[in-house]
Amino acid sequence: TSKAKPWVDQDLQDDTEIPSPNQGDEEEDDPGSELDLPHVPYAPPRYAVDSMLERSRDFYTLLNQRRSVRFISPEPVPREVIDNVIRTAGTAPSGAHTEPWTFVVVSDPDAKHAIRTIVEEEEEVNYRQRMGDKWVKDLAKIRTTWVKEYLDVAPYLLLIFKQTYGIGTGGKRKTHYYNEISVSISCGMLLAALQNVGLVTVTSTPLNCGPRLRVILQRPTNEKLLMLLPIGYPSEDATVPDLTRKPLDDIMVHI
Ligand code: IYR
Repeated sequence: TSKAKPWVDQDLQDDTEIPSPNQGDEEEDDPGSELDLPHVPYAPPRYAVDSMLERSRDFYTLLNQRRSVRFISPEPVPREVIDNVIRTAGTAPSGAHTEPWTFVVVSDPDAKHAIRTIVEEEEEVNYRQRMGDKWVKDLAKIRTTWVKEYLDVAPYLLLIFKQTYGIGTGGKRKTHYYNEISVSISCGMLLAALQNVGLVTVTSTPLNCGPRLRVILQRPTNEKLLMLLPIGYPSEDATVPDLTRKPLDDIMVHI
């Protein structure tokens, strides 16, 4: 229940199975039209060992510099960069290749402000009531509050929805297997793609804001908000908590 796990957004708890109001049990799954999809040869680049070592170090060094940043500059970001970052996220693997994601890019100032109003309204209730004292205390070191200036300031807000099911040919419902983890993987790849171009974000999961945000963004009911990412350059006076990461020995077991 939501009492036991207040951090699980109620709107996200329903996953692949949503009963249809009209057709109910009688509804059939769309088998898809790719029964005889050909399989083709695949040969990705292969690197010499030296080159692998260097590339693995370089990629780690780059991603190890990623931080969640809550102070974002209003400086414009080229739209094509955002497009490419989302293309990258769209390369993620997904259950039965259903690609169960929708990336909503918001740059319109009025739309950003409407989002901010909803998020701050709900987050104030979260911090004051829903989260409880222990959770709020555990977050003290991060210094977050329900005031989210970055929602007005960031040049782009990216709202990532998981499609709990798809609509196949003839309006038949298509099962989106593992849709939540599929979209979560794509979010991870998106974070790496942002880091690769020197942009910052914070992985916010606005608790209980999903339905209202979905409505103002005019997304259909099969889509559930998974993540809200403000995207931009860090502001000049941006700060982050002085956190460290667990060393390899604490996160890896080699058998
Ligand atoms: N969603 C709230 C609270 C919050 C929760 C966790 I767990 C964090 O790591 C950070 C914040 C907010 O965005 O302020």
